Amino acid sequence: MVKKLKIVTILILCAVLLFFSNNVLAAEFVNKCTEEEAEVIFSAMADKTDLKPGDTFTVTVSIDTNPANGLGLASADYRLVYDETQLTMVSLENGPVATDKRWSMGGPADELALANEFENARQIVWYGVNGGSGAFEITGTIFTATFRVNDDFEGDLTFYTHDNGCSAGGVEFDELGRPTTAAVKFYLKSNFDELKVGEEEKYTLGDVNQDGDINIRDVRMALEASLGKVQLTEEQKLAADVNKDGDINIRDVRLILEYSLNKITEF
Ligand SMILES: [Ca+2]
Ligand SMILES: [Ca+2]
Repeated sequence: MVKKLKIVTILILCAVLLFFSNNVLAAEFVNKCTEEEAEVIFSAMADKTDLKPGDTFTVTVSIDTNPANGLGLASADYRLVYDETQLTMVSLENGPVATDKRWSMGGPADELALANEFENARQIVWYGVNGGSGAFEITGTIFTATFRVNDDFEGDLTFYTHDNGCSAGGVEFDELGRPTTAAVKFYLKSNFDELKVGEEEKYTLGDVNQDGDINIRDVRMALEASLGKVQLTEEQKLAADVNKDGDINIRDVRLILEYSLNKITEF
């Protein structure tokens, strides 16, 4: 009976361990030190943050700074979680860090992620290890991933590196002079919290009557609107307010006139 209980307990423990090791919950990465205190700096930067449905953008993930002791990194990993209901991955390219043959490397690979807050989560997983002996300074791009914003998506993009999905190990020597993996303070720089997908613009600045051309008709329409003689639709108002100060007045009329006379080429 006691033996049976022990086996059951061990089985339950195994099940719990398995559950937690597989079921990685997506969460925003929280830096545990400041950039100034960091010995290792990672960056994960999107090349654009103001996006429209259908736009593509590229995220570059890199190791920017190694520990100051000059012994390099013994290990590093980075995991990026995205939501397939928001984005489709177009390409995933290895950078020089990921192709460096001196490291034993995993990925980068695009995999399903069991993250419960996304409808359809995927993750790009990358890790590199070299143990400690033979560690070396390594900086540069790990990978670049290009994404396309889904046509039906609008709002804030959720793009996560979860807490245990970014780490770095340094090197130090024990009392016998053997290299061992040491904890290092690392910092992740990212502009992911600025990623936004706005509505597709359905107007062209200056083309008040929305006929595809900017000419004297638009000047007249903006003038009449500024005098309250004509009511514009919301999109026409946005098109007429060429200096984007929230008001349609003589300044906008003049700018549209100058544009229509080719005296200016943009608003
Ligand atoms: Ca027009
Ligand atoms: Ca204006």
